[in-house]
Amino acid sequence: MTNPRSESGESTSHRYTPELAGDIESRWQGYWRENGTFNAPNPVGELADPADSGQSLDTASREKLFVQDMFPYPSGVGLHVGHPLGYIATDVYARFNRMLGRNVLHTLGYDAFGLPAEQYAVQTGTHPRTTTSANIDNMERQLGRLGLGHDRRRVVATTDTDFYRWTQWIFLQIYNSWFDPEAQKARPISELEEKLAAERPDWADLTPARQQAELDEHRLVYRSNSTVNWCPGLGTVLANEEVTADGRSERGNFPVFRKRLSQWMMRITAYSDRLLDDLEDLDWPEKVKSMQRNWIGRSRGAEVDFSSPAGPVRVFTTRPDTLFGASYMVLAPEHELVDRLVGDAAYGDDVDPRWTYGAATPADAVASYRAATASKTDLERQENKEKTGVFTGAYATNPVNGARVPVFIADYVLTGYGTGAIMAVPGHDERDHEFATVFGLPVTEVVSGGDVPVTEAAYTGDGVLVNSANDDGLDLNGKDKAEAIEATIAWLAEQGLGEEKVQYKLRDWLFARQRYWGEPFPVVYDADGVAHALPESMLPVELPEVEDYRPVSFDPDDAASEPQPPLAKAKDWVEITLDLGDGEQTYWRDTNVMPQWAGSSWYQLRYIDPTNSDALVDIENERYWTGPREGAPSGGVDLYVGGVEHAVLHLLYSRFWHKVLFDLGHVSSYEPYHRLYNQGYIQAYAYTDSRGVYVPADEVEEKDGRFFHDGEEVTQEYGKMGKSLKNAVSPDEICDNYGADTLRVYEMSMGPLDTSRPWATKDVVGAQRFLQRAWRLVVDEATGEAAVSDAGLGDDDQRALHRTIAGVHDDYAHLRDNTAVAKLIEYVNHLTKAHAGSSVPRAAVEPLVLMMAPVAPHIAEEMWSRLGHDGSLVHAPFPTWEEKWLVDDTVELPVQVMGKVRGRVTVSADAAREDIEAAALAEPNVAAHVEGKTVAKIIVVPGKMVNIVAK
Ligand code: ANZ
Repeated sequence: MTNPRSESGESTSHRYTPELAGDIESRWQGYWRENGTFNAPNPVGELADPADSGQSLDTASREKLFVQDMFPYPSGVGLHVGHPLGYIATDVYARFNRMLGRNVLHTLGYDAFGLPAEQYAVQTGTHPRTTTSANIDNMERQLGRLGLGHDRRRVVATTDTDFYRWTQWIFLQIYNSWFDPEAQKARPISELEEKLAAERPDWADLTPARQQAELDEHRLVYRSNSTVNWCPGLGTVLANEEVTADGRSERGNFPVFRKRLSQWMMRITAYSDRLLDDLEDLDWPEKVKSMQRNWIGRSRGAEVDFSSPAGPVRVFTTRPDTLFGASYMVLAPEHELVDRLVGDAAYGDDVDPRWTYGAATPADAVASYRAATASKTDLERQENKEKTGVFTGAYATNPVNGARVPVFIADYVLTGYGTGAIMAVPGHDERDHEFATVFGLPVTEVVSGGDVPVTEAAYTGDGVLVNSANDDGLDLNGKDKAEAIEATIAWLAEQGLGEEKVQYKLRDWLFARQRYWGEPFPVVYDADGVAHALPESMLPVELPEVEDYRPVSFDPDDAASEPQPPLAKAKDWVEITLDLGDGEQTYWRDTNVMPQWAGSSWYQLRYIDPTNSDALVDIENERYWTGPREGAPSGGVDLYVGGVEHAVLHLLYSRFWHKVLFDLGHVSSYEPYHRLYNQGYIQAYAYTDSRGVYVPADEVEEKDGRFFHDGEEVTQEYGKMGKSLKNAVSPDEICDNYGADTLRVYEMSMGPLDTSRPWATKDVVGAQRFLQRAWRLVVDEATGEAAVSDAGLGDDDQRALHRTIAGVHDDYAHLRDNTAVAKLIEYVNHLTKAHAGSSVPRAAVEPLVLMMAPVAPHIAEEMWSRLGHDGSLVHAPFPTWEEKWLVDDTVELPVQVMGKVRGRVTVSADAAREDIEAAALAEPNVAAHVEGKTVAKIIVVPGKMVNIVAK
């Protein structure tokens, strides 16, 4: 009798080889595409037709699930095997959930505007549209080979006119809104106009232009002449979030300078409290929540006025309790009062030479100091280094004790935070202490409790207040910090010298880039330079074709350069005649474009309703897919998977936009993403030769723990995968050599999804062998026909099967694909061994095929069809298990009668007490010893023993 699963030569023409895998994979991918297998029906609109996918939307009985990946930039270099890790994991999850009967929305779009695409286009000298669409095609091809089950009808690119029309529409919604602080929500600007008209007696007397200007000040989008991050090397301004800790551009690594420019800003700060408080409702990693909390940076404290020759100087402090210890003041070098404080006089003879910056007059000192610090970023200014500063020549008065305190400027005080001025308390603040040490300023203790005198080190801990009383009714001595803060604030308020204040680190969002490859603003300017938002009917404002789309960039170190948007060169486009209600007039378009973050701030809503031409999303569809529900009061996407690097950029911007859309009634959810999951990274070894030059990692050989390339020993390092490190492995290569299912199984089995793991091409074969073994269980390699028996399952098979089902189900449900694969491998090994030399029962392999389907979908489809099933298994029910097979085998218990072992019984591990007692009494030898006696008590020690007390 021949073994149907023989591995011997001639009878194996139907072996699961890479060629066969490739053939199976392209066939099934074609089938899925033709049949719209992954099309998920909507409740209403164009995508509501069940005929599309053969799947009906039975809202009453069918649960929905929206699974989303952070969508990619279509970059020019193509993918390496690290990129699809998250996409495969979400695909497994989505496929598993389809098999549980859920209506699953899963698709993938492209974040195709922005600097990377444009930089690449500039480098290669082609139009960004051309390169972007070629890059998208290449990525679609690469991702398509992986068999990701995406609803193709919902694929969008942020560069599609149909898409960015709605990005512009959202901009208009935000522009035409104001934030009502009482209601804590955005409202249409027309309602503010009504409110002002009703409440302000002078409103009607204002000119329309004046009224407009006042309304403009309240819009959620506004123009501000503020200090921004100007990057001459990129030729654009950047958001704070796009500047690295060492003051360079995240893209391109160019120096970034602070510069005052008139720019579009989004009033994200209005939402600070809601952005903070609503984090509580989200199922996000604690780490990401805390990064957002720190970025928003809410601190409670007080604003306090110090009097000065130039009028009151207002400071922000989180420690009003330490006011009696304020021995000097510091203003940011850019503070508007500095020039008035400085005056024309020279430094007096009594001024400490350390205070003068080597200048004769405060005016000179301030000018040189400003020049020296102008090019520093906020982060550089906050670095831990020797404190610098300049005395302004002026003194202010401490409001609680009348002390005359010198006023300095120093770069450690930032212009954009608080009031840009501080009271310095060197006894209890480390930075102030350092400064006081350098400048020889007095240090007073006002909080007791330090181990060393405050003259030696600032004491920043809690303690009881000392040296803190005045004759005007403020006595903090003996109070603790919290009491002292309250008392000081109450006293300041009573005296009109200050008030409680909540301060945020979050800044408004700089929302304009001087680049070409982005969404144009739906805004025009009239001859007086007044901005007018275009009406909805004029959308989209299409990006014009220009000859020269290159940004005007400058010498990266030229801080004095001025932005020159490339769109300004499209003269025919810029100048336009329109009727905006006052008859035809000439207007000029805004020549900035939106930042890359615009499209990604709302794309999940377009996935829901990609073809809707009346609304960005029909709220009925939105409510179905992302509306509030049990356990998720905020609503939002069920599962969003991506890298932790987006913790504060994308995820803060999209939360903000979503909240505005919620306030204005366009969506039913108040958060975009209910559950967030950060996947780890696939990393790789890289090798450098003796010159430190990278050598191709796939040509390196290992001998006894040392590494050689071309006979020369090389050094191994571990980290990122990338072209420049010569260690990138492309998914195409793995698909060619092993098949996509092998790649999927390998990536999912490398370790827990949220950790980083090293790629090892040599280990990929392990995943392939597993698939080959599974294939042999089902298919006769000589004939290609299914070779299974109709025999029933024995207890061993039953136990193995049901445990595998229960375990794999739980693993898939919790994104533990690595342990799911391990259990599948174990089950395949069990069947291979238990049925060596004969066919495996159909009842044992059919559930295996179904369980394999989420992670290895193509081979599973093929085995399913060879087993005689019609169509696809994508919507076949996931196997279920019976609890009785999960109980741990049986245990053997010694049975004592009056302390002596008289026999042993075998019972199931979770047997009930009565059953164990009955089994013990029935054991023949035990029965003999108990006979004629009265059983007083039976003691059962579960899993251990039974003791019978009988007299
Ligand atoms: C006096 C004081 C005493 C302070 C003390 C701290 C400790 P957070 O928590 O980050 O909000 N500060 C205020 N505005 C600043 C600015 N523009 N640039 C640099 N520093 C500034 O920090 C608030 C504290 O940072 C404020 O409280 C102020 O120093 C300083 F024992 O005031 B404090």
